[in-house]
Amino acid sequence: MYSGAGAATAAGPPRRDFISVTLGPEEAVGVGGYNNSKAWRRRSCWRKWKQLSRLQRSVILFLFAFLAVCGVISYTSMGEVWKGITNKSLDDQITEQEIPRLKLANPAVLPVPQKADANHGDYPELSLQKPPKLPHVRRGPSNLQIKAPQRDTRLKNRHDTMRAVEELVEADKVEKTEKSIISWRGAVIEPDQSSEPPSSKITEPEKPSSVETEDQKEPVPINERQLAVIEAFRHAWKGYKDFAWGHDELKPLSKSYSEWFGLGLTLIDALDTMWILGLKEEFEEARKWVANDLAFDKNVDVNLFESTIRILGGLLSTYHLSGDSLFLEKAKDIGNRLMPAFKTPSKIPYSDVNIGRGTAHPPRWTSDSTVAEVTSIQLEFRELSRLTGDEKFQKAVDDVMKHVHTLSGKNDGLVPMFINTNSGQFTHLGVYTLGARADSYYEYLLKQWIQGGKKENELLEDYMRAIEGVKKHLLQRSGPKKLTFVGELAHGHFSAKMDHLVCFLPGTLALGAHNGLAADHMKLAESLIETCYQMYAQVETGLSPEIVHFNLHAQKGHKDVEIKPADRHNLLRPETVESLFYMYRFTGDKKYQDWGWEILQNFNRYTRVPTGGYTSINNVQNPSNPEPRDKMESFFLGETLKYMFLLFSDDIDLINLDKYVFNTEAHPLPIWVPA
Ligand code: DMJ
Repeated sequence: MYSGAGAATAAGPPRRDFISVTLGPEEAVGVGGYNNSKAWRRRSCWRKWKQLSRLQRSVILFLFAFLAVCGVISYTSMGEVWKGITNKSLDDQITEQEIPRLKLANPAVLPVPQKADANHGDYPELSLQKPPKLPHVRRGPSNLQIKAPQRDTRLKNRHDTMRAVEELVEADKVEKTEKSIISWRGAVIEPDQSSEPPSSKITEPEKPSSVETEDQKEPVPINERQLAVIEAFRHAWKGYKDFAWGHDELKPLSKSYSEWFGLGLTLIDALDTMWILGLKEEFEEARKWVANDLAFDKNVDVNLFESTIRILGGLLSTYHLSGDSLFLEKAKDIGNRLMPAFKTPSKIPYSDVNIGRGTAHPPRWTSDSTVAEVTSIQLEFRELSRLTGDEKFQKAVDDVMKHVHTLSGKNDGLVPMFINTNSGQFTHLGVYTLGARADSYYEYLLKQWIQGGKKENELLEDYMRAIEGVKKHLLQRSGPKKLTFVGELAHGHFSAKMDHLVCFLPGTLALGAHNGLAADHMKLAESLIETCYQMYAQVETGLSPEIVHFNLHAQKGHKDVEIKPADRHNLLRPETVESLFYMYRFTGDKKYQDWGWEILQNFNRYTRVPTGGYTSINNVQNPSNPEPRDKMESFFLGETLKYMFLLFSDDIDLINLDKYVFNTEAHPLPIWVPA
């Protein structure tokens, strides 16, 4: 009696399939003529209905009623399913790139982000809970960070939807930033894409310290004096770029260059200064040179100490500041090439290494090395070990320190200037100075102790003993102004001679005091920095000579500072400015900035070469002719101008001294366990 059939007439337009209830065979579609008028259909149905028995009518009515009830029920639940399907298919079309646009267009009508839902089985907790980690930017205190929704959450209202989209947009932005930009202190560069995986011997490298940087604060605006430093740097850089690009040192008067190692010394020494000063373009140009032109496989003898503090130190600190692995790769390369220096009978390294051939040797005339040189390479090699996971670097330099710690021949902690690479013993005993050949031994005792988290007691012991030795044997006061200075001791005879190099000492003493060492170290630092300033202020050009002799007699009208003809040159050295920086950081006393400002102006007055660059001078006592030497040392950019810039800054986070320790060439390296 009932049959279901789907049919389309041959002649008529195609019709959709449908389900019909056929009540009798004679009226079936296609039998007899085709009369499909509405009136005919209504009349015919009614006649048929009347012909049915009461029971048949009841059954049919019951069936209709039943179907109607089922229809209503299934409509309600299917509506939900359908709604879900519709939303899902819409959402499938939304790409990540479109999210921001959609958000701007009309965030309120965005569908629930079910794409991720579908992929992960649940709501995309990972992407919301853990936005990609930025190297330098924290996204606020943890209590303000994005919280994960409940695992089974479907966003139920508009507010939730909007928030989810905003979070995704934010995460998207963060991810893009991470991929394309590394920013630190205003300088922005593209990260290196070409880093090689570490060699099999090397465990996974430590991250650069910039990655650990805490909440990024608003940068403190640069002041006028800092701008003057930037201008000076640019002027120096112009000379180097125009006449000495890729070479070791600029000769600004002859508009040429000199080579020492042939490794672009000035460029490498200046890298982190450019980063700190925010000189993005200059930095990127120099980076390109490092990437394309810096090669260490050269048949050239380099001085172990100088190449460690300037090249290895410069590359490591630039790696830390920029996060760019290019610099770490180069640091590993030079570090490995310097290692043959330690192959000596005593393990006290030779002074010179041929980095291409892998051979090392002492100077031609002796088998001695300089004490300051073999004990001022530790910060760099220790850091290289930490970064590479290869302990050989640290072991080599730690062995030197341990050995020197046990040596006899010291005088109340003061060390002689030479050490023999065969016997491992001090030589030329009896001469003690804080100047050339011994200076940075003292500096590195303290700084290694700080670098290693203040745990290595032998280093601290040696440092404290040495400062006592300085007080006992080398401190004196001048006659006229009672300036405290550090003289020298030669076979029991005191000499009132003080190298400009000794002016690192007030800064180091202040750093020690800041790290909890004796308070009288700070007092001594204050006295000594005054003396170092007077070494500039009492001279005709306002620039210090290389060496001064202090006047021990209190004659009226006489100066404290006396200068011998052979000592009246100035090499643009950094030590006084370096100490001024520490003193200002730790005391906040503006006089230190003012003193530094005077010095900068005098560098500009007497050493600046109009066509670009600055030059060492031969005579600080002759303002009308300071006798330019035609050489700009790499440390003028690596150290002097960097410390100037930091001195004029009021931002203690611009190389925070509780997080970084400067090597002796002013390259900041991270403190392993920051205070
Ligand atoms: C730099 O190379 C270093 O500061 C080193 O410790 C001493 N000499 C020069 C700067 O004067």
